[in-house]
Amino acid sequence: MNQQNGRKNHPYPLTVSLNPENQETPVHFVEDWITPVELMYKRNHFPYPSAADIPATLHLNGLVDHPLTLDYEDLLSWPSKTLVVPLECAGNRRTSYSPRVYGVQWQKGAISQGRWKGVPLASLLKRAGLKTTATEIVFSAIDQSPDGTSYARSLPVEKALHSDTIIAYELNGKPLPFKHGYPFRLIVPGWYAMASVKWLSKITAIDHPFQGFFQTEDYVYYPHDDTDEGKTPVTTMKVNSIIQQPQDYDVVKKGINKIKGFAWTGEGRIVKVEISTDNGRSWHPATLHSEPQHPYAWTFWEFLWEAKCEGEFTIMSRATDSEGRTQPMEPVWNRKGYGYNGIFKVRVKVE
Ligand SMILES: Nc1nc2c(c(=O)[nH]1)N[C@H]1C(S)=C(S)[C@@H](COP(=O)(O)O)O[C@H]1N2
Ligand SMILES: [Mo]
Repeated sequence: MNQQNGRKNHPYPLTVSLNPENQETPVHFVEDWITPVELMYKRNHFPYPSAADIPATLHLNGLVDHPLTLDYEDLLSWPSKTLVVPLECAGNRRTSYSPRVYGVQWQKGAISQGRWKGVPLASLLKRAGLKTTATEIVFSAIDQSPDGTSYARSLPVEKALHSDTIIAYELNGKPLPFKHGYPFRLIVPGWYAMASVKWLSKITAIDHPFQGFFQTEDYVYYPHDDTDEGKTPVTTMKVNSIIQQPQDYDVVKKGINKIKGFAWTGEGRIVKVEISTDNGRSWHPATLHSEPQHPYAWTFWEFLWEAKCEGEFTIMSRATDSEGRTQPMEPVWNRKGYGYNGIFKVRVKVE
């Protein structure tokens, strides 16, 4: 990554749609704990807000004793916390579902990992005097559709008060970039990234279930095509992994080949990644590299494979987390195509 400039084939994000701008991280190039900002995936429901609309202040109101209004400088004066957190779009790997589903056609790159610095939301809620009757906290942003629907999501009070749920104002050591939510962005470790609201302008404590579109219609698992029966909200990230090397349809040499990638989960940590090179008949543990000081960060893994004969092979990776969750061969289909975490596969030819 460091020699990126000056290289002929330097990585760049893959554009999935232009307006709103949706781009994938070139995940096979990600070798660091921190994804450089220029390679981070971007997911927007609406056109970017105009500069004039960028919120100058953040309001905290609703079921609190003392509503707060803070500007960027104010926030900098609060005790902060820095966390390495992956953001994964709930629609990541959606193109792997069969039958195919509507929505942004994400392949494997709607994930990136940043070093986020900000103020625990719990500190703000404490200062404001959150009332005990509050059950949810609503986060409203300024970006909106032409008909005036703006992006808003809620969290249950317990998750809002988690000490690692932060109002971020820096990413990778610099002020939050505009496209990632400047000046204020919620970061909710462990949850799919729809929860991490960008361009935050208002935080409101309420005592009933929030009914916004992105809460009750979108970001819901619908198990059936034709009815809404059995629907459940999208919340924590499922255990997942990708193979970065080799890539699909690569030609590799007979002998020892390094297989590598990373694995992540929204609950607990990654405890095992297994590799199969014989279509899932036998599985072998990969070596894991995690950073204990960054409990939310993904785990890099690698495995040395001795390719003994020529031919075509399918390589698979399967991660397991400390909650005992393992990637399935085929995840349960859902109408909007969220949470795809099937065992990752690449096909290679050995020559
Ligand atoms: N205000 C606002 N916040 C938002 C969104 C949005 O469209 N508007 N998209 C959400 C979704 S679905 C994802 S996956 C992440 C993407 O964050 P990124 O663009 O910084 O990678 O932001 C979340 N926060
Ligand atoms: Mo998303």
